Amino acid sequence: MRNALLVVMLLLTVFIRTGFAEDKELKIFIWSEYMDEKKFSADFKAATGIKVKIDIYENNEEMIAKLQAGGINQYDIIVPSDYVLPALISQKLIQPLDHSKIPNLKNVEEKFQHIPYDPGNKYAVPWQWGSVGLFYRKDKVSPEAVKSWSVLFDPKKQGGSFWFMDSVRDTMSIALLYLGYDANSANPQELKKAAELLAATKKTRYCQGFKTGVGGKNDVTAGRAALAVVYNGDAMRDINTDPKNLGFIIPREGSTLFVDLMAIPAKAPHPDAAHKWINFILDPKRGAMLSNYNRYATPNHASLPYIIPKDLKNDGIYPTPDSMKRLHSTKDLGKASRILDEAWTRVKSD
Ligand code: N2P
Repeated sequence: MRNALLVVMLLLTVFIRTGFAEDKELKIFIWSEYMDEKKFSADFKAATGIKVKIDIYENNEEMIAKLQAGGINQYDIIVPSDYVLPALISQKLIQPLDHSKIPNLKNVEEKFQHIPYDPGNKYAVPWQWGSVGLFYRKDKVSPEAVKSWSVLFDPKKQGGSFWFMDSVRDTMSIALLYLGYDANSANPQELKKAAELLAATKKTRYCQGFKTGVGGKNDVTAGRAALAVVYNGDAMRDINTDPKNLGFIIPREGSTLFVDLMAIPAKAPHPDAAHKWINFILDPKRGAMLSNYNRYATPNHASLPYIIPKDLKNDGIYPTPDSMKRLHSTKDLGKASRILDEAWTRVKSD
């Protein structure tokens, strides 16, 4: 009799834990303008009963700083770029994923299952991939001028007001490439030269300074700036609304390529809901809905048949092998990133 009572109590405890204590909320920390927030929240709620809350950031550094300042136990999902994974893992800011809760992981394209800093998707699952380029107004700058980053860096070739992107690695890479160096250079002399170039350019007539990718994009679309360095998908969305006046190009010296990922902070309050979200996004049709909205490229192989065919042929979204040659994945620079951060701080405060 006593044993039977114990068993009942034990079962009750298990039930309370798994049955009643299910996650009812999911807090996502993500880049601005990266999904149809209203629709995706409503659809996820309808599918799981879980309410979605969203906070936004504009670059990786801002996101990491917030995690370090307590966000680690506030957010359930973050969307970091590939190159910051080593820092997130070594600082124990994210947790390993439970693959048994992500059956749709099989939909991820083979090459994105083996990304450099996380082979086997132990900590992160790809969200979208894309590039950085030049968004410009065809009514203000010539198609010839935008073929080189000199339209920003060379005062003699500048032809309209512009914004650099407020993202240390993306902007430093562009300056390094323009100078003929490796986009991932850790050479102090080269980094110094790139920083000097940016600081000098900042003082030229047409340079407005550094702005978030989305902020610069909005200024070009509204005609407040002639050019801005932006992320490709953001540009593509606005080009669709005004193809006559807006254009996007990867200048010939090249630029950066990124894979953004979904990861779960180490002390996420709702890890179960987070796994459900990752699996939800990896559904073939959901993945296509995501990319057809944000105009970034999908890493989900099973989504490809549902992607807008015109987008699949758009070199600005799915670059041809030739364009790919000009795009460089950002690498984790380890200790050398300190030199780079210092150089960047000087550029910004100069
Ligand atoms: C979307 C931002 C794209 C993120 N607005 C680039 N890593």
